[in-house]
Amino acid sequence: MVQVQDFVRHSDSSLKSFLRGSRVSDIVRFGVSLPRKLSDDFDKYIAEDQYTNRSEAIRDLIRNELIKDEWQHSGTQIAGAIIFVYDHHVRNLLDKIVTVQHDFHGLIISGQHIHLDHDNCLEILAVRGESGYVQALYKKIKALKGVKHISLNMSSTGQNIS
Ligand code: NI
Repeated sequence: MVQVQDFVRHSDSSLKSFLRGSRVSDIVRFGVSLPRKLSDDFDKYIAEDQYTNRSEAIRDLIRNELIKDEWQHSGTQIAGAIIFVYDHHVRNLLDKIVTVQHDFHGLIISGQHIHLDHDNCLEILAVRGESGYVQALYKKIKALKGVKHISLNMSSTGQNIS
């Protein structure tokens, strides 16, 4: 095991104000114990992802998990992107895609359409709104026959992430 001395250098009151976001300069330090293999694997991951230190890598991992958690709570305001590829020759598909987007027009901030080749189109929709509705929009497009691939990139409005 890799042991690192645990310490938190702030009182409870400053930690509470840090969590409220009122003192953004406050930093909380804490130690983590890891099995040697996990620590070695993490250091490899950090090197491959061009992180300059462990702290920044850990901050990103925590943010990713918090964003995933935001998306699980219906009613939470989130932002993200829906990216999909389809063959525009498939009968009525273009009409259906347009109809779905109009049904969810309040969620779609912007859209980009790229003609990839003779048959295939790529669409990128920037979305913002309640997580449940964004996921419903994603599922509606995913269910359309002729959509070859779709991904939902879960990001955040940024308001709850430091
Ligand atoms: Ni196209």
